[in-house]
Amino acid sequence: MHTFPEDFLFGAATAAYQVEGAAREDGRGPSIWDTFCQKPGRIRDDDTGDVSIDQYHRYKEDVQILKTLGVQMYRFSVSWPRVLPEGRGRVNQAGLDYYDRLVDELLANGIQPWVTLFHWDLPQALEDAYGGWRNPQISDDFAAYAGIISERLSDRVKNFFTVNEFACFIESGYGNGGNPGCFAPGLRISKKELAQASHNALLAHGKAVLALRSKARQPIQVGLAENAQSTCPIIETPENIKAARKAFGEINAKYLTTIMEGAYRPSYLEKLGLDAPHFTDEEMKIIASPLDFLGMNMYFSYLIRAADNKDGFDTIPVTASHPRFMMPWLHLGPQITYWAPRFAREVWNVKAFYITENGCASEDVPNFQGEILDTDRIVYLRSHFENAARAVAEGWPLKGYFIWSAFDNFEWACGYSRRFGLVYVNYKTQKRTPKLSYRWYQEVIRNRTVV
Ligand code: GBH
Repeated sequence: MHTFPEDFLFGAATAAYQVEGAAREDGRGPSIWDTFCQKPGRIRDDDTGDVSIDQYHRYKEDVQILKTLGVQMYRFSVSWPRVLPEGRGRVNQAGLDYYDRLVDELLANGIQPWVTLFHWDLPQALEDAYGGWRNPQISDDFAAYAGIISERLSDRVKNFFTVNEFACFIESGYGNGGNPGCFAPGLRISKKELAQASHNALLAHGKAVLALRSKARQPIQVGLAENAQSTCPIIETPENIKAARKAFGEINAKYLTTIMEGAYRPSYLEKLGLDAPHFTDEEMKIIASPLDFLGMNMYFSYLIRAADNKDGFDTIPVTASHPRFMMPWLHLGPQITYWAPRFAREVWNVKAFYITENGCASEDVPNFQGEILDTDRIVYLRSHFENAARAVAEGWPLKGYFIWSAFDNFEWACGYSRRFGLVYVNYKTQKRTPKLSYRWYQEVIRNRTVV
């Protein structure tokens, strides 16, 4: 029934600031997340990523855990300030050496490295020098960094993501300051400045696509990992499907749609009015640089029904009693794993689609034998995999899946209070213990079927 073909790839994901630790070692410069975590009250329990799960030192053990799990891909991110402590200019060889070691260790164990260039840990030096993403200069600095990584790793790494989730480092970082759960650098700039920052980030993505390719030592595949809003027909009728397809393009107008279509949608620009960003045709061309694949992080759904209004659709809010997974936004809506690859193909003719993150936070309390029997995570994952299998069976372009996350880790504003891993980490001893969901995923991969 729910099977996966031989060429479907199973993976797991993490991000540098969330797992590496070693925040002040071997010449790494500070990132805006280091600075942010030092400010009292910003992160739950004032946790920081200083040590986290110490993957910087424990990567060999972690690669063995991944190998035993059976994944074919490991998605990790490079820490920009580990490679360029000032964000630009001087390269820190010791930082690059770490990623060499990690890549070599993965390959020696039969796991493909999939590298994200930016998962939110902007060098503090660039925030100080010119306001980080608020300044158009960022796009050139990001492209230079992308070139350095490509030159160094692309002899062995074939797959790259430019950025992870625009909205999280633009809107949640610069637009949400003062709210609980806001992200680094924790500012609240004007709507106009925010729209320009988004544009700078889109341009940085486009320039990085070009830089990755131009410095590559072999043909590489380039994409991004975007938390585009996944829309889903509330009831699978032709009218609702049509409405959800339309909503998919419209709701994501700001970032993904712009990249895929090479233009801001008129509806988006109209909504912004005088706050619309300044841009040129040349920039839009760079932003729309063709991608080899589309990656989407997906956790929950936008439930859509057809409506007789000017948009042609309504978004239905979930009820207060809708099942959730320990994050206020993380409600159950597994059908997106089917609809997102389908809509990506139908709307933008995407040929290769990857689920770059999917997973949930669970209570994860070890029982008295030390086991973590995370039944709810298995329910969550199983329901997503059933839908993934449906997408593949119907021929939509879903090529692979990365679970978020391989290991418990630093969950941003929630610190260590929320666990997303298949592997439990005791933060005092650094002991790793596979949860029941790890065993479950292992069986799925081994059998290429939902178990
Ligand atoms: C991912 O982002 C991240 O890439 C990853 O680093 C992180 O650990 C993981 O999720 C788990 O959180 O309050 O309705 O405005 C997805 C996280 C999802 C961030 C929803 C902000 C806010 C939705 N995002 N979101 S809402």
